[in-house]
Amino acid sequence: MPPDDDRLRLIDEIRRLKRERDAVLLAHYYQEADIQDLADHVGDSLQLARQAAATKASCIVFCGVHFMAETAKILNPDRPVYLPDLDAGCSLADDVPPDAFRAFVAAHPGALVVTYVNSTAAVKAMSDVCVTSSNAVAVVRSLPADRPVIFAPDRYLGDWVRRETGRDLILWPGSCELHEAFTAEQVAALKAAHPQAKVLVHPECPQPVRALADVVGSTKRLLEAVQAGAPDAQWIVVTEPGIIHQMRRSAPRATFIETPATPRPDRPWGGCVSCNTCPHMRRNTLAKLAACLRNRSPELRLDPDLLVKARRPIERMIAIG
Ligand code: CIZ
Repeated sequence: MPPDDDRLRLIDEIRRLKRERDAVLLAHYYQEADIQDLADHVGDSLQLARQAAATKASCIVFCGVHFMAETAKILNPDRPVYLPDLDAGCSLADDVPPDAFRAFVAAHPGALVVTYVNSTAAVKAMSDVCVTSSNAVAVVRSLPADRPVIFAPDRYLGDWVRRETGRDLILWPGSCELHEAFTAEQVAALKAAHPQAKVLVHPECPQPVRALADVVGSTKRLLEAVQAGAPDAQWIVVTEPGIIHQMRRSAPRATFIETPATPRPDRPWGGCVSCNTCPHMRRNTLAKLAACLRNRSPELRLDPDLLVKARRPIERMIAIG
């Protein structure tokens, strides 16, 4: 966080440049609080994709990760889309090399391909429909019962969808390095320390963690649970704590307890603010956002062929759920 004077100067500059550039600023729930407060729309990837599809602004500045900005670009091929740090990636998207995925799909002839939106445009282009954690269950329920279904790349989300829908999904073995790092032991210890608290868990977490939840769902769903809860409720939050900013705004008297995460030894992440923040999402900062608006850079560019091929599964995703 920059010192206070710098922070206020950056906030003023971002507000001014946003107007001058006629930019719409889209921010994911996992961004730092100042960026969420500056955004025109804050949401999960489905809500932000819908905003990107509807915008009339001259350009889009996306404070999220690369695959989300790609989705915005696919929906707006003629509009510049900027991402303050082009290296803001995603371990899930990295877990699906397109060539390996092509071979996997070919090995399951006749299967419908359902891809979590946390994937590259190349993988989306091989898919029948994209989903987010908000609508994955609804999308899978809508598929013909007589077709096998591949679900990629998150095996934990896939396992949750399988349990919710009763569909036998063919899972790609990917995972989110952050959500996989929450453990049942950590959550059980927090429950013991805060027996009145309700547990909110993201479906990208492993099943033993989900088994301890009062509510399992996307960030949007978890936020809705807080909005529907008692004003002075206690919540144990088992996802990226950026969402707590919106939870606090909705329920200022409630108590929110963050869950620590334990990175796997083979997947240590560097540069994260703390061990439960997403190191990729948090690459976007106020200083990078101001520079991005000032310089109209970095701009996200995509292969024109991929732009066309990845559009249909994304449009289907937006239409369902
Ligand atoms: O789909 C998203 O936006 C992510 C990454 C999490 C969620 O549940 O909102």
